[in-house]
Amino acid sequence: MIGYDDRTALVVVDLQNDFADPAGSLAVRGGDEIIGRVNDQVAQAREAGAAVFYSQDWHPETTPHFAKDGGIWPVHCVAGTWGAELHPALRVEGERIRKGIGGEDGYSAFTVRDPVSGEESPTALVAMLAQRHAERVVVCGLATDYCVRGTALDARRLGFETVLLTDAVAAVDLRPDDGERALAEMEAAGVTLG
Ligand code: VGL
Ligand code: ZN
Repeated sequence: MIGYDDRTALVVVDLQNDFADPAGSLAVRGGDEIIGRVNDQVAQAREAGAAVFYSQDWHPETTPHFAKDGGIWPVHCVAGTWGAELHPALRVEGERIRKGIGGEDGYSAFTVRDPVSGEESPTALVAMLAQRHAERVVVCGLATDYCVRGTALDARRLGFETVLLTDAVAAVDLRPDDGERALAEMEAAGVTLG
């Protein structure tokens, strides 16, 4: 049990059709199986007055993030498409943060990176958390080895007490054990595995 309060925010990372639906273009194995546990966390958070935020990978049709344009990923989460929508079974009771809108790269819900200059800039999430005087961030969603990892590491770097819900995440595992390695890296950075 997390013990949510009004200084805690739950961040649900990229629980979108392309990652969470088995028919999605970048389907994460077990991605749809975490939704029930994520919904339980959303319910607990809201009952305790904690804010819930939902990040969405939100790419243009052409971006160096995609393999066809020089990156590594199949086309996924293109703005306005079915694949970019939050999974229909997800309980949505908070604001959405869309990232990558201008073709930026980067995986965290807190920062995006210009693919040419490498320059990083913050998303709206930092200001939203500051406005609520949040001190603690609880992270779940997809995928453990990319956007969940980036989000949890950034939350620590920004000074939040950070908890990662290990039974409400799933990994891409491009290489076997990427998810396990990401968990170890997050823990070493001071993220509490809950
Ligand atoms: C993600 C790969 C590419 C993620 C986003 O949400 O973890 N992974 N884009
Ligand atoms: Zn992406």
